[in-house]
Amino acid sequence: MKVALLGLLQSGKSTIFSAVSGKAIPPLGSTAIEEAIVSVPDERLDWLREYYKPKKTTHATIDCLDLPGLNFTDEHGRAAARRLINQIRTVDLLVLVVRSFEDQAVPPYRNTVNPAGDLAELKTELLLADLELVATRIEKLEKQVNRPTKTQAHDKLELALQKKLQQAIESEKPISSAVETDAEREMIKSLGFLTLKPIAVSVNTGEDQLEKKFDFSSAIDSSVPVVTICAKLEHELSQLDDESRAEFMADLGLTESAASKFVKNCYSALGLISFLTVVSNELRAWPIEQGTAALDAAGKVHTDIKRGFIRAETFAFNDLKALGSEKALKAAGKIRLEGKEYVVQDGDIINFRFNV
Ligand SMILES: Nc1nc2c(ncn2[C@@H]2O[C@H](COP(=O)(O)OP(=O)(O)OP(=O)(O)O)[C@@H](O)[C@H]2O)c(=O)[nH]1
Ligand SMILES: [Mg+2]
Repeated sequence: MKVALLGLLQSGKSTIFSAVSGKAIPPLGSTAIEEAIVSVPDERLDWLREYYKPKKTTHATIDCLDLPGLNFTDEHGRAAARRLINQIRTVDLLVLVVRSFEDQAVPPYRNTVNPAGDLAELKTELLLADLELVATRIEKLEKQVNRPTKTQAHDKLELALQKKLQQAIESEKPISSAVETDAEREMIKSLGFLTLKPIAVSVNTGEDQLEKKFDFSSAIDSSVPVVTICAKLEHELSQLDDESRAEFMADLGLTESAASKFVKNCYSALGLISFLTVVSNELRAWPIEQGTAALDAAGKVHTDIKRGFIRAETFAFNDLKALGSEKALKAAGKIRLEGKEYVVQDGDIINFRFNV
């Protein structure tokens, strides 16, 4: 799973990126896209490691990109921003980072700290980038459809679709409202429209704003998950050893690391949950979409397990934690044999029985 951190100049993207990934902060003014693999924190794995004592514990990971800051205040900035935006058309999730911290030493974008306004500007720019892509595609297809090529019939269909998308955007409707069938969705999938991607928001707050609530209803849908992170503070915490970090966090009243908050927000935006396996001495977390059936979950682990699926021996992490042992679970009838159609739940511990 790939996510891109993007936002306006100096919103704190790189500081969040570093706090979450442990990688050094990219140098100021860097124009390169940085990449890090973030290990997904999971308290359940920590508990299970104590219980099963496996040889190996494998966390899920997120591939995280840190983009240089976007600047739409002049033509040069706009062109650079458009180039950057076009490089993230294959990511699964856009994390929009907006600034709410006040700091004289860091001049704010457009001379004012305005997270809701910044969010609205980012959303508009993503839409404009998509509109440009649609226009380019229409121009190309209009030349192409008159030639008797093998793809002519398909090109005609796509041209009609692109025109429909253009009309939607121009009448301020989302692209998604103009994509009606699976065939249409498939036709434009490889183009990577940004406004069709899920988004999450990270608000970079000041140390004095940890409790602050934000109203983004003017910029985003209420279904978009928002997390507040004090990047500078979190980055400082991430540099400490475990013991001092725990001490400082307790003093500050923080109960969760930035990485954990960030990842939960991404999972929520993507509709992801995790199931867990303990197989051949390896404890592992597997991210899946909410609503995934046991058969498809099995396929994530191995295609053979899906092919030869018999049953999914399943119990809930919370039950194991509450009752203390697998033996107690068995006695309480909490170990279930589920079939292919069973909808896997967050925190299910599954042992797939299969035969190939
Ligand atoms: N006071 C304060 N300063 C911060 C905070 N987060 C970041 N900064 C400062 O703001 C500046 C920009 O931070 P970066 O993390 O580099 O921001 P960025 O969004 O990656 O910047 P660009 O990539 O240049 O757009 C740095 O000087 C940081 O130290 C914060 O939470 N509080
Ligand atoms: Mg940066």
